[in-house]
Amino acid sequence: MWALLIALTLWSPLRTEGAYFSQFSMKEPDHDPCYDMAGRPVRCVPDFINAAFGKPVIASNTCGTSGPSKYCSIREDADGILREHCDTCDGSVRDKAHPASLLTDLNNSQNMTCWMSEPSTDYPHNVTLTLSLGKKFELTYISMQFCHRLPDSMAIYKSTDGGKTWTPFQFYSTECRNIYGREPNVQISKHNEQEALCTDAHALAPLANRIAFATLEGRPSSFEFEKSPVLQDWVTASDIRIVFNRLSPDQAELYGLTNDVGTNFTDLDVIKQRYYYSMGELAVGGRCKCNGHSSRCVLDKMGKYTCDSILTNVNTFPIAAKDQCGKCRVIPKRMNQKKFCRRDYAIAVSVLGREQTNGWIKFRILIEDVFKAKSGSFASRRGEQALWVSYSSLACKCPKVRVGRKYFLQGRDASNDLSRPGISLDNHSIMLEWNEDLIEKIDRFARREHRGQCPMRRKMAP
Ligand SMILES: [Ca+2]
Repeated sequence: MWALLIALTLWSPLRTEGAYFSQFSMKEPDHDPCYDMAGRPVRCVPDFINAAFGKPVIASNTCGTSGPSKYCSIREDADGILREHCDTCDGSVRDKAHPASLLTDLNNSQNMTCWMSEPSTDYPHNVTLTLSLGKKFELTYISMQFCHRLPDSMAIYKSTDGGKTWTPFQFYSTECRNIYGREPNVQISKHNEQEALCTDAHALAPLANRIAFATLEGRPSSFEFEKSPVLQDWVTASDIRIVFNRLSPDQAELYGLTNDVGTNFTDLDVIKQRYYYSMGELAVGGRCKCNGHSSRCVLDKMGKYTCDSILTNVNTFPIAAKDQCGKCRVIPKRMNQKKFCRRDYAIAVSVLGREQTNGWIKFRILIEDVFKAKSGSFASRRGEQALWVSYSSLACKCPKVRVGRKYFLQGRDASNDLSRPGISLDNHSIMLEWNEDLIEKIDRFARREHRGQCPMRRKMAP
């Protein structure tokens, strides 16, 4: 188990391959690891997850919140030449807004959604991001993928008391001594394992777009982590705060320029458009801290994240015998035009979380795309929604629903059951694991339906 952790500690903070993160999907185990095959409780730890996924981040500053603002960035064009491109940030226009919620949304490397601060020539320019994880986690890394340039000086803090007090976790700066009063690149010994370091390593790879802080890297006791209360304490956090202090050292030059050469304000405005912080993904890898008695964390009735003590009881979760399940119509072998036409909605959703209620599992889902839906129905709006699946369906893995995965979902608008507001799965529903090849098919089906080319209904529909 800790081989994984050790592998992470050896990982360089500047590598950027996305595959690294995809291996830690938010998968759920096939059987409960807190119980052995005979149902006896055994020591267990929760799955390794991205604890930041879907959680709100509070930004002290976001562009376009008090009117549109212009920003520019340098990008490589199709001809391989770097050019400056400018655009507008406007919080009131969906496609032009860059809110902090885009830091923890589903990460798509082809189409990165980014939070962005208001362009500013302030120096230093302090902007804070605060993320509450909802409970204590043991953190292995904090990874930040940037959309624009990497910040020159940045501090990471952690809290273990829900954000009341903060402890330094890590500093990044090309001037550790000047900005943070710390010696750069200090070696950690057994005597100061709980100390935040300052490094300039991020500045050595200016073209990298990710900074990742591995919490145990360089700390000698990480190889016997389970025997080190000091390091167990060090990696424990309930909240994370990132403070950007300076985007680049040449902001000082910028200031000098206005004083000595007398650049006028028009020029300063143009320069300003290049000075902002922009991050596309804030990921926090860790395990929900359950002291060995639970295998995962869930939202309780009060909406608080807790170690799950109900789901880990193997007897409360039905495991169906294969012959009790029958054919699973929810997962069809093929999608076709008829199936598409005969359902009221067609949406793409990602699953954010799950909780257990009486006889049903309630999944928190994010509706990412609506291909068809009746206006006013639960499926008609993008955003968060509840998806209800009965125990017996899940016991038959019909469908198999995993937190962190994306699905294509179709169904009929059932009569409104007030006890289960949202979307309920029934035997008319279709739920398929998402893959990009589906888009073409869905588009084709939707176009044909739009043109009135749905297959005729027989009188005795099956
Ligand atoms: Ca994003």
